[in-house]
Amino acid sequence: MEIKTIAFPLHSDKRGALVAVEQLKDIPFEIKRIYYIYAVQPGDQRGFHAHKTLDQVLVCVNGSCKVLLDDGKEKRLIILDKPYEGLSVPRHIWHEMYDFSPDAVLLVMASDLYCEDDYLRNYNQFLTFVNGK
Ligand code: T46
Repeated sequence: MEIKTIAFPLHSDKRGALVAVEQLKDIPFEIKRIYYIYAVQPGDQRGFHAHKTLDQVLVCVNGSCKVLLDDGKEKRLIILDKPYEGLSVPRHIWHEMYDFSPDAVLLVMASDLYCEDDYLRNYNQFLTFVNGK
């Protein structure tokens, strides 16, 4: 499985750092929704699903977390700990997020609005879905 990370333009000077992200340039889709996850308690895990049509880019803008990606054949573990690096999580990839540092803020840019019907929340259902593609 190919892992795609995206290096966002970083503008650093003596005042600090600024990261700019533009849709269809740095992000390979039009951004219809942004959400962020924080205050994850030690040991808590999130995700454990795939999406049928949603594409997303994850960036840990503060702190760190681990993301496990699974295409049904292969699993890859990625550590997100750079506010200027995005991780592409396209549709049909099972993902699990864990080991959040106490200060972690995980920002997600998504290609569509929230829709519960787009989730594959059962792993066997996910395998059937990707193997039947
Ligand atoms: C994903 C990973 C990376 C909404 O009402 N609107 C939203 O836009 C989202 C994302 C969630 N919700 C509600 C649905 C649940 O009642 O927020 C609650 C928590 O969502 P969930 O348990 O799906 O959160 P995670 O962290 O397991 O997964 C989230 C996204 O839902 C998911 O699309 O890919 O982050």
